Amino acid sequence: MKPRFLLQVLLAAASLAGIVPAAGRAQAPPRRIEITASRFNYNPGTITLKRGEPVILVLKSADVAHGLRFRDLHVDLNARAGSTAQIGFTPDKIGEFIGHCSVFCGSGHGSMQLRLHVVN
Ligand SMILES: [Cu+2]
Repeated sequence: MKPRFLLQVLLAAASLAGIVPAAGRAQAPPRRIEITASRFNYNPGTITLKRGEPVILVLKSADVAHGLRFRDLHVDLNARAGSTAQIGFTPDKIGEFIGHCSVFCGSGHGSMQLRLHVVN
């Protein structure tokens, strides 16, 4: 066997074994999900994520301070008035979850909800 061929075989075997990452298989950065909060809703009002897919949830406040909390998923974000907050998050449960505003923002605060679907 020619040494060059042997090297190629070894590299291919290492790649298959996951020792050397195959070209083009570099991990993409997590998807950014931007959510704008304003009195008294979230836009979008519904988001769908895949279980096991890492994302970055970005919460933007268009007016006063708002929060976004999914108790079951241990997600809790707070954005100050006119600013942005973000959190890295990988959903690990399938289902429908309702996020609530966690910062009192006025008369409609209690009805601020974001619907999150986690699918396979
Ligand atoms: Cu609120």
